[in-house]
Amino acid sequence: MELYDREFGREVALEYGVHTLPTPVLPEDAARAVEVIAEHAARWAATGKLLVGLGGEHTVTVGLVRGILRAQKSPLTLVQIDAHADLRDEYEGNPYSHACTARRLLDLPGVEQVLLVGVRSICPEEVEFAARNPERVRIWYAEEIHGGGWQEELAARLDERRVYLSIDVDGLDPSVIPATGTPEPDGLTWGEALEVLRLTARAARAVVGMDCVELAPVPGLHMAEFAAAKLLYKAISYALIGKP
Ligand SMILES: [Mn+2]
Repeated sequence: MELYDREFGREVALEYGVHTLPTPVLPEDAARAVEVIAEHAARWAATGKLLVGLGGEHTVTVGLVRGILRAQKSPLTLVQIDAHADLRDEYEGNPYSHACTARRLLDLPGVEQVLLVGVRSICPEEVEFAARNPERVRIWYAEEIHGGGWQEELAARLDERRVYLSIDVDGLDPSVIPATGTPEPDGLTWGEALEVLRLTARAARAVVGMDCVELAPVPGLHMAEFAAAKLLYKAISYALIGKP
């Protein structure tokens, strides 16, 4: 992948450096696995570096955010790009399912709000939960993003807040990233996704962590891996130098 970013005219990775950490060995039990991720995340978040996680299962986000909150002790607002609301309290008996990520994040006392962008698959329980918690949950459905006019409210909700960004690759249209476990039609375009990332970095006080999850590579089809890598590189660049 080309390191030179035309939008900035800079090679961001070479200027800031990227350090790849070893993958933690996770226990079978999901609740314990989340805690192991949180312990690792807390250790690295204490350095003040921008922490970036990769999945796999979207539940890794819960451990990453828990760890950052433990190390930095300041509230966080979540921006989550996703085709799904992930607001179920449990799914098939599992509270740590990828269908429950946003709900588990809202369990964390330091999470002020979860802002979901690009949703187009949701169940009645999730619609009701979001309606009952308008201060802490805002959903922008994909058609609202396509229609425009969403930027002002997103910026207002992010105003001078510390932000954690979670990118579920199924938030993008399958024509951009087809390799994911639960693809949904009519997702964000490449340009819309970049606009969300750019605006988030500009409106927030700081983006302190991020992840890119739910990539499920299809052998022989490597466009999804390239798109995910480039998307994350853009998100990192905006977070580090995105304020003009
Ligand atoms: Mn999803």
